[in-house]
Amino acid sequence: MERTLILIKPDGMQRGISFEILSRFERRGLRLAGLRLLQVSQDMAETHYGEHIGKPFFEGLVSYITSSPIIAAVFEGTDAVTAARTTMGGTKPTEANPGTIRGDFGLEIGRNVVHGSDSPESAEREIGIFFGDGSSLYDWGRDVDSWIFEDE
Ligand code: IDP
Ligand code: MG
Repeated sequence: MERTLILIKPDGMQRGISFEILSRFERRGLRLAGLRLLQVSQDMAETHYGEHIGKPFFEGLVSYITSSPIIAAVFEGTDAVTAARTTMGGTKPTEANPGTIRGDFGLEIGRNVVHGSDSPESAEREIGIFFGDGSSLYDWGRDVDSWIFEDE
């Protein structure tokens, strides 16, 4: 089952909408495989956002993501990466579709409340950053899975 990394960014935490956001992924049918509350260190932030090193917004992005505790979650399911990205909406909240998380809760690109991996390869890398050896991730089934996953 494909997995993806979701982060509730500091603005989502500060605004008290963290579980409202998580519940959207859960309601979509994605299954929670891991969950942590943590403060992102400078090193973790630079590793996680490594692809953006050198861009003009990089320093602001690192100070944003390290500015308060965040929630890191792993969700799994059919095409979990794409499912989560469509539930999140586009990077720029004013251009994100209404009904998506960013389209409903955000206005500015530097305050877009949620992160989701952009490919299965990124997901594997990012899950490693936030969940290490994976010993706190759970492989489990739900009684309802056969009503969400056709082949379960
Ligand atoms: P994504 O989060 O939708 O995958 P990326 O392009 O990977 O978008 O950018 C990572 C994060 O960096 C964005 O979610 C946003 O918080 C921040 N970011 C991207 N572009 C800008 C920008 O032009 N100004 C400020 N922040 C930006
Ligand atoms: Mg990205």
